Amino acid sequence: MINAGWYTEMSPMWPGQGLSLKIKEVLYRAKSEFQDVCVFESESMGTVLTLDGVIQCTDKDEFSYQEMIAHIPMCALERPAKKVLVVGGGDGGVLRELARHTEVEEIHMAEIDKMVPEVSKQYFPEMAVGFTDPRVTLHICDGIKFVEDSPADSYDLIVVDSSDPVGPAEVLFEKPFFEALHRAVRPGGIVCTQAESLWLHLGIIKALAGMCSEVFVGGSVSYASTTIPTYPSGSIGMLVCAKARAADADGEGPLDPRVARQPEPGPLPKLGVDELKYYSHEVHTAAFALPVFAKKALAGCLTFQ
Ligand code: SPD
Repeated sequence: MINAGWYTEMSPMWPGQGLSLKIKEVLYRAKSEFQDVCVFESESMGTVLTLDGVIQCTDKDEFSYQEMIAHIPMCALERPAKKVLVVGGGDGGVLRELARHTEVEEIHMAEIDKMVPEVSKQYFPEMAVGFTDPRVTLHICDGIKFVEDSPADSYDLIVVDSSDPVGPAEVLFEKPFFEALHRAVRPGGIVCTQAESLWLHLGIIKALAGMCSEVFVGGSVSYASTTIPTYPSGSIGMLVCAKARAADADGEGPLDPRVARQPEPGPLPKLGVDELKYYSHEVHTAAFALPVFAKKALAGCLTFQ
């Protein structure tokens, strides 16, 4: 909601509260085929992108989410990822982070709303730089159909960088989509999906983790979180789901994503992208530590916690 020079983020997903930012200038506002897309310059957080009135990223803190949802699963893999898919994430920030991994050969993005990458290229050049990496292919399409049509076992990693489960992204939190993701990722590969806040959404996280455990049989399901001042409650998490390894590969048990196995990624000099600002191997492991109330509530839903 925009009122008297202030933006306030209101949603039934966080009833009775709403972060407010003072607006310097509204730079862009339009209705796409799917949602309301707005970009404004704020007094305190730089340029802000909202979709259907909900903050997706701001200049000042976007890195804490984009780095964590990309590097936690990438670094947890037992061998470096070569082929990666991002569902959603049309601002390009997650692409920028994945591109830091030099052994990646192909990065596909399935984004439903073409207005989001267009707007990001115009107003968020530091995030949209991800689109200029030659390994990236952008597919403007229904992400669910794209995953369903992908050959089985074809990706090392799939990142689902969705908005909240109201509106166009709701289907990205449902079981048929997770079954399709499970099919499309290779044995021992990872699906990492935006999984909301421990402070506000324990019920959603519990249901999502329970459903993922039914789908990723023989694999593992874990929750990691990051801090981010402009998301509701200042925190957001991700479910890290590892697909069981091929039966003949080993008898070691499921992949434990709390262990960082790949090197910390560095800058991308060719794209003018600096060093990491949030992720490190130390932060990686710490992100999986749950506060006591969450550990109790999620007991039995997660493989590693
Ligand atoms: N409550 C907002 C959650 C938004 C998560 N997706 C953000 C997209 C950034 N690439």
